[in-house]
Amino acid sequence: MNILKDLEFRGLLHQMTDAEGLEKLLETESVKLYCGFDPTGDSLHIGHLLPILMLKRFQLAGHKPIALVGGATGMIGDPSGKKEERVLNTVETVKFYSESIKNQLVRFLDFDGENAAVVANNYDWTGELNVITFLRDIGKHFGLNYMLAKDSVSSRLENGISFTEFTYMILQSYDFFRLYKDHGCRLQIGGSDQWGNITAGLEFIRKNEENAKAFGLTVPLVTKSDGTKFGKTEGGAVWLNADKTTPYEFYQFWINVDDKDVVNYLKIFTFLSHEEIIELEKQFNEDRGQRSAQKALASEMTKIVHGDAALAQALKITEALFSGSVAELTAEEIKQGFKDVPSYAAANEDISLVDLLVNAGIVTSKRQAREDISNGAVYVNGVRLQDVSKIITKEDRIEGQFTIIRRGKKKYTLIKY
Ligand code: 545
Repeated sequence: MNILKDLEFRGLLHQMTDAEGLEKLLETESVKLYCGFDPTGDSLHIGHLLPILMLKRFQLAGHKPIALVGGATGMIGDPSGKKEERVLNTVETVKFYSESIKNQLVRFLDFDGENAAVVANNYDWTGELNVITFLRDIGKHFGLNYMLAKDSVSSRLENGISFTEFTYMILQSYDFFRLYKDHGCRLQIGGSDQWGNITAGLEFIRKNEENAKAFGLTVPLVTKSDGTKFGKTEGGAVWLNADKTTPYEFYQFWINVDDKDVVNYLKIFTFLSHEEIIELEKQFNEDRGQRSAQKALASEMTKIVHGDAALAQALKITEALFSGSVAELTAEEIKQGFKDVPSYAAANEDISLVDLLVNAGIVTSKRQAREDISNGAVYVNGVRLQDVSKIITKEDRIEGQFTIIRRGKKKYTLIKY
């Protein structure tokens, strides 16, 4: 199927310059396209996922993606969508972030074969630009009125914007021009906040290259039916880096997607076919209680971002926490699954279960502890213990590191040694 038709079905098209021309080009050629990512942090989060997956979608359709790391632009700061001037990061920090962002981006694309992806860094051409060249050869093509009319600038005039951020669009425009000229890149994609920068680049190319034909396309902002911001949880952003958001937490994020949003997310985030999505929607509507659509979404997304092994682990942890049979978990899996559970650092010695419950703050008194134990409300590593004289020893530690105490139906405490 024609890629633009696929994107349209999925609701992934926000704005486009010359849709017809682009459709024709995509049908006749393997097109080079790019999307830029500024190293403003050490990790991407799910707010960046749509454009990354878009690069992948184009690649799967036979086109050639360029993932651009903004080693230069990351030192300046894009004012698009920002209410305030950014604080500049140090050169070392930007370099460090550039490496991390690059390492994350490469996991999503295929770097072999006929339409292999490419990684580029705009520091390679902008780092060496001198100020006279910048002002004479590049800056001359940007009218002040044109720049002032861009949203990213006009929305900041009242609160203030530095010359540094004001010039940002020129750098991004120059990137598009260089990628067009040096690599034959014909299309820039990005989130809807990037429309102004993308069209500025198209203008710049048009003025500098005769008969130039380049295109821009943006993806919509991901919305939530309840009006709150997508991608934020109580714990903050949902990161693509497994050290910051574990695959289990990542899986849980998608499992918890609202019924009203889930089919939309299956369309925009997964690579499932239209038929598969329509079938899933049907099944889901027959019995929403099963959360079959959320399960499919969570599995697909965890697989795309973290791989098959991490998905298997996330499923194992989810199942163990649901059924209570936590003894089968490895220490590594416990770390993931119990990240947000209250924990208690115990001394490296034997202790009675009664004392442990009191010391860890699970109960308020020894009497309460004995009562709970004899009533069968206390589980150690998933096993109900009703012996009030039980001593917790090394034998009760999983891989020597953890004992999992559960009181009642769901209240877990992680004992760490
Ligand atoms: C730089 C040079 C170019 C082309 C693009 C750029 C970057 C662009 C920008 N993009 C955003 C970004 O966020 C930080 C990511 C890493 C922590 O600022 N000027 O770099 C986001 N982008 C992806 C989407 C976006 C955008 O990376 O376009 O809309 C978020 O979904 O905000 O030559």
